[in-house]
Amino acid sequence: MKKKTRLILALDVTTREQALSLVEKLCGYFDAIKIGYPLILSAGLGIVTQIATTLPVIADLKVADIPNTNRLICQAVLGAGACGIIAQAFPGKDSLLACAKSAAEHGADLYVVTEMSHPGAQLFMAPLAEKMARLAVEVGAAGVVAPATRPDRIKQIRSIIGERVIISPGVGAQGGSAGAALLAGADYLIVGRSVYEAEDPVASAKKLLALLPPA
Ligand code: OMP
Repeated sequence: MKKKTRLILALDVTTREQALSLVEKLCGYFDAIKIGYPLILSAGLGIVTQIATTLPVIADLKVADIPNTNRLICQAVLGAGACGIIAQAFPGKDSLLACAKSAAEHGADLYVVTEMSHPGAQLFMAPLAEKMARLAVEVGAAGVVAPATRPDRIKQIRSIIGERVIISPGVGAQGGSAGAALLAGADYLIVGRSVYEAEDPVASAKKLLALLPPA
């Protein structure tokens, strides 16, 4: 994924038509499209292949299973054309290594979730986020997912992962500030509802871009 706008669209819509129409309108404002369960379960895996012809696709399947199942999940979605995959760290090193291996075989990037952006993540994830970030480094992940809703945590995670990429959700609908997340060390912002649910998604994307601090 080439860094141009520093924005990743979280395309959590549930019909193929809506998804393709948004990608057509918004492709100039985003560096990648993140597709997860809502769209893949509604439209089928073929939607990954279709959208990947326009922009890089990151598959947000938050892979979190035993190594063999992780491998099968990664192979399916990376084989369909995604160039990145998001996995959870908590199942452990062997599970994450299975994702890393699969990503390497496909020339794709693995992103590991550290601490999630919603309030509930404070219960179990926050106390372990630094360990998860270290595990991401150990398995050779391309990057991590860290919360735009808590820029101080992005800073902390950055100090652990060095030059690896931070993709950061939580801007807009979840209350996080785009500028604060980038200044704290995020490389890319993941943005969903505040753009695709806006009356004018293009205007909303343009407005967000205009607010970003210089790269
Ligand atoms: P909006 O809240 O609509 O901007 O969407 C955020 C997107 O990022 C959704 O697709 C979430 O599933 C995803 N996400 C989070 O919101 N928080 C996280 O901690 C991790 C993710 C993610 O892995 O992408």
